[in-house]
Amino acid sequence: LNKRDVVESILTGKPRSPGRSGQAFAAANIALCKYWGKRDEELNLPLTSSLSISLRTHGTTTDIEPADADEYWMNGERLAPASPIFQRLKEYLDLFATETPLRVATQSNIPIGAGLASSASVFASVALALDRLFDWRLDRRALSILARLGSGSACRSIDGGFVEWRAGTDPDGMDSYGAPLPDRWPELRIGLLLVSKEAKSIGSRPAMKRTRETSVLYTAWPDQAARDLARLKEAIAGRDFVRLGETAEANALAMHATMIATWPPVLYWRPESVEAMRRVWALRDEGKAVYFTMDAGPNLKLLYRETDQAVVDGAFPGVETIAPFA
Ligand code: 2P0
Repeated sequence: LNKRDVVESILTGKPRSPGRSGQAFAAANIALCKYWGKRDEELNLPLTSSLSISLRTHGTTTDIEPADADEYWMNGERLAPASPIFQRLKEYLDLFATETPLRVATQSNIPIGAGLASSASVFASVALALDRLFDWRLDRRALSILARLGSGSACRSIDGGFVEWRAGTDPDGMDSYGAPLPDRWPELRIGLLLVSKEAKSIGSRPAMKRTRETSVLYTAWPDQAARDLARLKEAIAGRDFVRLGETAEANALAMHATMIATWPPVLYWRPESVEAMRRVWALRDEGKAVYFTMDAGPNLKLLYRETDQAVVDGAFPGVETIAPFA
């Protein structure tokens, strides 16, 4: 099955002419157990399941309306048709085979360069806005699958809170989608720590492909991901913060280890990243339960509880705090 077939099967019997406009917001998400490596590059099907937490207030709002010609805007700037983002959005929107050209405007409130996979909230909000524009009234699972076709991690941004992306086994990916966990954990905090604004050297899409193809350490990844996912779910169910933090930090470091063992190597860390990691470890030596996770970039996301806000603010001036369950 290709992307177009998946979309057609989901939209069977659904309205195909647009209303006047569709608008939706989707929050970005941070993986505690990472998605790194695909079993199908066309459909963005992962080799392993992953688990994320929503950034609730930080994400992307998308407005879509019929227009005379395709026109895409991002954060108030009109995209040039030759630009890679324009092409990627067009390829995605063309999957829906609408006769009508569309004006699509996305507005993200994620700090620029924070290394937050903004593609997740962009494609999730586009899928949600299309659903409203065409009045498809799809269920969360179908919306998650549609978002995944734009960017894998976008399937975890249809819902808020903790979301588990089940890898699934179907070749067509109809069992590979983000499913929310019922748990709420109001004390939990995420700190966005910008250590470097330098553009990353390689995008996550080619980086995960190269890792899968050349990293000898990647052979150990599926087992680690399965073990960490189970531990995280136990930690969430039992509100065991130390177990959550330890597992998330170890999972992120193991993912980065697979990249470092890739050839040519993939290293997203800057000297400032390592310095910040050491500061987190120093806090732990003082008995503070502060942990970090990192994605395909140099910045850290701190994980801690509300009671340690002053500790985090003291050690990391300028950290931006998010309460995922406020
Ligand atoms: C994650 N990342 O689980 C992992 C951890 C980056 C590091 O998902 O090719 O933009 O669109 O499926 O989702 C970033 O990869 O990749 C990502 P595609 P995506 O959050």
